[in-house]
Amino acid sequence: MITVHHLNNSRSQRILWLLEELGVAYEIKHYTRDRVSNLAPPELLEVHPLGKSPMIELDGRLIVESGAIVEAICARHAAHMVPPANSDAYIDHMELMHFAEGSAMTPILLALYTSRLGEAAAPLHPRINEQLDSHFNYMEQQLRPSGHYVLDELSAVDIMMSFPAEVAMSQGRGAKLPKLAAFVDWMQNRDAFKRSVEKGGAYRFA
Ligand SMILES: N[C@@H](CCC(=O)N[C@@H](CS)C(=O)NCC(=O)O)C(=O)O
Repeated sequence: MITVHHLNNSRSQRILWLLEELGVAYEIKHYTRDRVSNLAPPELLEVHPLGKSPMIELDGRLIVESGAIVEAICARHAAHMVPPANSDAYIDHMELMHFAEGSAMTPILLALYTSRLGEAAAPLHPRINEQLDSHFNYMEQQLRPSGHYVLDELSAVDIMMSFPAEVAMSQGRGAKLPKLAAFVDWMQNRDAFKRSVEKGGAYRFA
């Protein structure tokens, strides 16, 4: 049995989506963001010192970091969602799995935090906006003609890219990123994704 520690409006939505796609049994422990600060509640700190979501328990082992969680679930239940080790596609897989959290989220979070500083952050905005454009454009370019990343069917990287792709759409970038817009549209219309939102609770990016 898998337990997902799920924070509303967060990256853990993509873990619920993955589990729904695979039809794997799981339960959800729900956590709600603070209404003022938007931060996770202290209960998540009782699970792990970072207090972030997603986290899962897989056969009694706690796993943190979405990338590690997606890899662990695919290794157990969906080997076909990761290219064979030593293949060229596996290098693409590793690059984009790390890009989704390690690179794409950096300008997204800088934009979020500096938006709270008002005019004081104005000198930073040109560089942050240029980096947002660059990372979202790269996500657009990396989509294959099939509409997927790395493989021509749903893969682990599609799951990881779904969150920064949804952020791009929430910033109104769909017209300039048509392939990314189609990817998000395809995902959000999947029955599995809809079930993940029903079970996870209201999701501001869908
Ligand atoms: N790199 C981590 C990031 C986890 C993370 O920062 N999650 C956010 C939600 S999207 C969170 O828990 N934020 C609540 C807080 O920082 O209080 C991952 O991919 O799992």
